[in-house]
Amino acid sequence: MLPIPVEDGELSFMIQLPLGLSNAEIVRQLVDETEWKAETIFLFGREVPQPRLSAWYGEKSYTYSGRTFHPLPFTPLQLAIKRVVEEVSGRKFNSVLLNYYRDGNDSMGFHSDDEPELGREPAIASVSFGETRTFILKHKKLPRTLKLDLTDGSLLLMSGKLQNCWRHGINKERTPRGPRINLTFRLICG
Ligand SMILES: O=C(O)CCC(=O)C(=O)O
Ligand SMILES: [Mn+2]
Repeated sequence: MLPIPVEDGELSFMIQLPLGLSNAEIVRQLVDETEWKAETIFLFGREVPQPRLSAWYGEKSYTYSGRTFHPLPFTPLQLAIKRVVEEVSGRKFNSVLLNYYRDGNDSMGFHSDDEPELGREPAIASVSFGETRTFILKHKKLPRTLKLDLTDGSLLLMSGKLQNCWRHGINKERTPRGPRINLTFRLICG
């Protein structure tokens, strides 16, 4: 993996994971096989659908916004991707959040993956397939913004203090975009 120099945290990148299938075949399988859900969020006191589809898979339940979720078991394709991600990153994972950005109108608001069950300095492995989208990181205290193009088949590993010191998100795009699927592999402790 190639380290990306960053203050207050660690980032490393691999442009193409060595997987046995083409990226296009993986997108097709993930679109078809995943039990996608349109989760809702509260925005200014109103319940609205999240601007993307998502799904949790893995071995551990997790608590998020005061609710406990029970994931579906890993699929063979997710396990195959996880094995390669673990080999390349040298880290272990037991759950995955999948996000499906159907077009340029789908997005992810700025947040940190800092839930207590991820531990103090979590390693999060983010794998992208399909359309390239810009991953934006904003430092919580310093006037620093970092933009990374997450291309088809790539792996971005976030670790160290990254979740403590930075927020990240994916903005909507004004011009038409094709579908993109992102998998964030996580290690849920306890
Ligand atoms: O789609 C992405 O690249 C970001 C996903 C993300 O931040 C998350 O799942 O927590
Ligand atoms: Mn995140």
